Amino acid sequence: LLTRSDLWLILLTVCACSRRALGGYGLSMFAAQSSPPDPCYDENGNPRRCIPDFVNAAFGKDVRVSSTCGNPATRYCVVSEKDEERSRDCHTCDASDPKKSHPAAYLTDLNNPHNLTCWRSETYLQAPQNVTLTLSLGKKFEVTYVSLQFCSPRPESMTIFKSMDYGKSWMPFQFYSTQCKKMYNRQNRAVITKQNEQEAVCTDSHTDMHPLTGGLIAFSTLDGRPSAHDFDNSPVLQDWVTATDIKVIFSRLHTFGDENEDDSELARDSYAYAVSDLQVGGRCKCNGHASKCVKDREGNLVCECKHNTAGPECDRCKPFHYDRPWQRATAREANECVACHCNLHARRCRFNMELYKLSGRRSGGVCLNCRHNTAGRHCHYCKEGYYRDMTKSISHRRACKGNSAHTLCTFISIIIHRLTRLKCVDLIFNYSFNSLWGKRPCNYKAVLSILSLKASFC
Ligand SMILES: [Ca+2]
Repeated sequence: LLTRSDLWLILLTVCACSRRALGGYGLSMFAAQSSPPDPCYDENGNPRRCIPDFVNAAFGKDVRVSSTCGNPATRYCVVSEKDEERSRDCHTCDASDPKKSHPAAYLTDLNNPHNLTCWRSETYLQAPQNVTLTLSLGKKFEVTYVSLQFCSPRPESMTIFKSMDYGKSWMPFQFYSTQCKKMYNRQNRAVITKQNEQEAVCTDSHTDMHPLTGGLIAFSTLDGRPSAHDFDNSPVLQDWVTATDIKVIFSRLHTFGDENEDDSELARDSYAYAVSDLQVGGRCKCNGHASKCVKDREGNLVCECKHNTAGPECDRCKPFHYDRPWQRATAREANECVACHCNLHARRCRFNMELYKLSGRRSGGVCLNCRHNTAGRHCHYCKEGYYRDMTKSISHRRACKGNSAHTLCTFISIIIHRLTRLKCVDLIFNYSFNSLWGKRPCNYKAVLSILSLKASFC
């Protein structure tokens, strides 16, 4: 036999099901008609891994450089070779003249191969001849490559560094030198194994003086690293490619082999670094939980987090979604954050690892400050001194009744018992009863309201 609460439950389930069906239908209609589908969810609304577009994160950004020519105006000479004949073509670098200036902004402007714009350092930089380019990406990116296109010959030695903490600390990404051991105390072209995947390597490739202009240095962050093909499951490499800032240090330039024999001013004015384009290829880091990065109210670049995640890199679960630990999304699993199950009686919860393990790694959320007289991990039973109203579902705010209601219930029961004794039981067929004041019509309205009181309190 079905009780009244069973019937209610069936009715509620039917309502919820039909509503969900309608909602689903409405949603897909909307998606088909207007906004493009959210890449973070599939056509059935299930979460899936999503990543921001691949971009040149350096484009249009300011690069801080330690040396730029033209203040005051100076001469610089460009070396060219024809049939083993070396010639020098000299120009003026003048920061105050837009036609003759070579500012740092030229490192990250639009790279037009037909009209190259070059940043130039001062000439004849004294030892250690260090020039530094520092670029802040504004947030964490997963960097695929760092490339530099030169207007001057490529440096004889240089290093690419990265920071993961907005420039507080730096670690090397890659060394380039014709003499790795002497310059950086590193083995030339060391092999990377699974044990040292987060180690910067030194190479003598890309260090040749030729070409005298237009040479490229391109560092691919994952190239030659064994776990690159299994990037999803390699926290080491995920960490390795993460950067908030990039710094390039030019340590030594080529001097055309003429530093000893040709110490003329003409030769000196040829010694400088010049770069037409600095690129940092990669994606805004959102751990698979956002498909784009946007500016927040303070103007900072942040991920537009989905899958119930939060934080600048969607690197944590949003409040009340602590039923399982935060995880990065993989190609197979969205690993979305899941809301705590608190039956609508709590607004806060915390994660408990022990309970999570006990549940077979399914649920670890513990509700905090259960309201409406409920208690328990999921606010799923009535707290002491309260009893469960079985006519209401546990998520109902009046699912648990207090002592005051209990007293009232007892009181109402007594009244009804008295009325029964006074033979005012049958509301329909018996219109009169013997009261203390003699025979009177039964006030069935009063009886009805007492019965409804009983229904709501008992
Ligand atoms: Ca340029």
